[in-house]
Amino acid sequence: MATLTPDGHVSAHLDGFARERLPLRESWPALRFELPELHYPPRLNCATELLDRRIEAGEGARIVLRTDAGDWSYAQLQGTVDRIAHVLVQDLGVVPGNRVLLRAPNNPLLAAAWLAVIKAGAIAVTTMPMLRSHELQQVARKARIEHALCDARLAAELRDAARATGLLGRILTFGDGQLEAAMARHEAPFAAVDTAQDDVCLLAFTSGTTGEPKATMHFHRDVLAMADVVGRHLLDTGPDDVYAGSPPLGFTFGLGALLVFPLRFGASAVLLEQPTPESLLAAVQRHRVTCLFTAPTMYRNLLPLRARFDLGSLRRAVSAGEALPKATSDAWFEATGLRLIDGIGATEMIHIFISARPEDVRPGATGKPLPGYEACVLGPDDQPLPRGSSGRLAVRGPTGCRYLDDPRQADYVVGGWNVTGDRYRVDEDGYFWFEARADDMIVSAGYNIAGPEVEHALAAHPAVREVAVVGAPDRERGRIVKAFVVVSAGVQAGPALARELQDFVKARIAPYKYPRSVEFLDQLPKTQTGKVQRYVLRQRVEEQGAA
Ligand code: 3UK
Repeated sequence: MATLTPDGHVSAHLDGFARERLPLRESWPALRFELPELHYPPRLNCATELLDRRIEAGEGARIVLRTDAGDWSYAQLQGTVDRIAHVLVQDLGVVPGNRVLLRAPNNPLLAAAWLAVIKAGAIAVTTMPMLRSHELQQVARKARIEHALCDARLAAELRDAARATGLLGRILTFGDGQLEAAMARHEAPFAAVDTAQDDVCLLAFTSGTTGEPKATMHFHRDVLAMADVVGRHLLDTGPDDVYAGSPPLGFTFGLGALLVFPLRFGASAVLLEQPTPESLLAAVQRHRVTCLFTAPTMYRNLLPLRARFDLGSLRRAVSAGEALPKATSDAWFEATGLRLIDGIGATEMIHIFISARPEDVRPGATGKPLPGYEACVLGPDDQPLPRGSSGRLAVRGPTGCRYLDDPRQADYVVGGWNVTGDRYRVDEDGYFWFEARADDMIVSAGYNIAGPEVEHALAAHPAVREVAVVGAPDRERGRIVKAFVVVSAGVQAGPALARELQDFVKARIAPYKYPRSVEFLDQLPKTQTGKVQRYVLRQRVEEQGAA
């Protein structure tokens, strides 16, 4: 008997693990598909739509992936994908609905493996290269994973996770000739598995800061929706675009920007195994990159180096993952003439949902909901507040939160809205202004202070390279604002600079918000996706005790 997907289509999954662990329909967010381009057919395999359609359209000879070691054409990528798919099915015994863990830095074989897993009707679980055995164990247990394709250079931690969990019984490595030899024994083509548009094809783990990791589940149609909203409406991706950036393909920001959007529109992507400020700028120059994708801190770190490179090909630059300080946006504009596109996205939503096209940007604001999405801020009673208010950011659209078997679904989805955990203000013109993560609000002597506001004020000082602000315990005020600062190259840290920074803040924002304590660090603790781990700093100040 046929098993049905949530929308009543026949599921292609023989292994129902993911489908059976979807949240109940009533705990899903409301979904909206107003845009005609989001009306997908019931049978849909997104790997076919992204790759095979391009070759059918006669674009096989065009370049799709660029690396310093050489370029890949669409036809070459398709041949590789089809061989890997045969290896998965015939050698590793993968059946539709199985989860396949992928582990590699951003490179063409990782991209091909991702497409192959999905073409075979299985579920891709791409992990960040920096994950260690402990974190891989959590992923393997949560998603109950038996199969993996892994870059040979990163295999040791994965094998350790396999030993510790008794899972991951079938690991094939690449780069050392294992997968390559298996591929050579198979012939393209591979006939894509006939999946439903709402079969799960992607499990994306959130870069959550604490607690048990959450796995978000996305369908074939969700992968295409991010391209058809962000790739099309925000970025106007076209065949001559060359996309590059730092986010890993295991982070949906990178997956969209560096694989899904380029493929959807016949463009190409530069894949960098080790993105540093130098290697990113060198890639822009060498590959004539048209759009850059990275996090705010990286944009800040690119600025001092930019004069050494020819960035004339850049048409756009997108910042996401963390709030973009106005100071960084302005400095980038002065240096390059390009207005950074800030966009808030979330793993739960798969990609960006509030942003602005360059001509509509208001520096300091994130922007407005993208076509297909609708957003508001909620008050304490969970009701939408009028424009001009601040509250908890809530959004709904064609994509949304579906955690794998997780009670925290009820925290993220409230009254049909996805509630991201961010405090935002929406102005009279409908622009959304980031205030803080809900847990980054500091209550000091009865005042509510948004940590990021203080960070952005400090970030405007030339001596500050990076900064994070948290509330530190204080006998008198309950909490005080404490700034952790990494200084710019050649700057002397010390009490004199601390005082100068405090005065600088007092002159720019309401003086009660100034950091009463300033501590200098060599670097800030960060997640793999480049977000500052304020909770680590909070633990540190708790351990230091009340002043
Ligand atoms: C924060 C931002 C202010 C915000 C992501 C683009 O970051 C992504 O997903 P995550 O699940 O984190 C989501 C949270 O990160 N955030 C992201 N962008 C911004 N805050 N301004 C921004 N521009 O707290 C949000 O709730 O790691 C970003 C595309 C795909 C993604 N997954």
